[in-house]
Amino acid sequence: MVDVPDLVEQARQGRPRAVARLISLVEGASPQLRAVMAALAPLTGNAYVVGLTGSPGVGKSTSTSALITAYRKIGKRVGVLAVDPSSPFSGGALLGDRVRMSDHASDPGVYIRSMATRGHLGGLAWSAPQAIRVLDAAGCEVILVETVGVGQSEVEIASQADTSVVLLAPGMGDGIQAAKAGILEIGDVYVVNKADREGADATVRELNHMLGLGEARAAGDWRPPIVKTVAARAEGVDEVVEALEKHRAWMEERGILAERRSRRAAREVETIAVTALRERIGDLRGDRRLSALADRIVRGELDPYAAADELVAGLTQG
Ligand SMILES: Nc1nc2c(ncn2[C@@H]2O[C@H](COP(=O)(O)OP(=O)(O)OP(=O)(O)O)[C@@H](O)[C@H]2O)c(=O)[nH]1
Ligand SMILES: [Mg+2]
Repeated sequence: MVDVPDLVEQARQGRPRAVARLISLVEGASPQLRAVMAALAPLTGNAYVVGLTGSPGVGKSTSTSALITAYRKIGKRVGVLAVDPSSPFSGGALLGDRVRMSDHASDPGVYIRSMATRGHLGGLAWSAPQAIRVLDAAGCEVILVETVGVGQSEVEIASQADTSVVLLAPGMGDGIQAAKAGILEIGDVYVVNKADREGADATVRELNHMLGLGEARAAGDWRPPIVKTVAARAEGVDEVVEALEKHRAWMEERGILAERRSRRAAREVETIAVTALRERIGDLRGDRRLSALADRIVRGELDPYAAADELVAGLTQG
């Protein structure tokens, strides 16, 4: 058993080993998870969470690395979570990222961690926010969440951020692919990376068109900016930081940040509750309570809806 209060205290002091241990507990859905989350709760709420999403190879890790440098320059402590919803392994696809991030390996103001689903119940959509809490409690002021690939779970993870960055690169169909995957709807800031390549301006135009940025918006509406970058040379990255800060200020002024966070917390509770309920119902297969209800349905004494109500009520009473 882990000494949870001691571990959390060490993490609060920013000790990397304690942070790593806590994230492992979260990722592995440890029986001590509840104790960990309870101890972390009062230490959270200070980090700003930025999600980065986009097609494989678009330059998310390179951008993340450049963003770390930019935030370190202004003295912010940075946490990075690289999540791979499709991979059952931690490592593997992310190995290259680790190498790319190695510039920051010796910086005590930076904490980098990768996560994979490992196939456990609830998956990453559930464990990523808990890992974010660990980094938050450990004093990370900015947390960058890179999701590998484009799909529904990526969109889900990215939408857990305070500000979502969608990356694209010049080349045929990238924008269309992003649109299909639904990630075009979640961007607060768009980045066209690899602007050193031909076609960057065309991609910006295409994006402008697809986002309807040319259309009139109500005064005070957020108009997602499109920033061109060459992440590999850290060009345009300060502009990305600026856009992120602008979006944050815009949300804070209107109380939207608090709203977003509250909605996010509500979804999280919902996921945990549904997962718990599903676990209990799953355990019921072959249970007498369920077969008794089923028999009553067969005999015409009960309809399946009323039976389900009875079942859920019974489960939630313990
Ligand atoms: N020409 C050019 N290449 C870049 C730029 N940014 C990144 N790259 C290269 O693009 C490749 C992919 O970059 P990554 O940062 O690993 O991309 P990613 O989106 O994290 O990739 P996955 O994690 O596999 O989805 C690498 O070879 C980078 O060196 C850029 O601005 N210009
Ligand atoms: Mg990457």
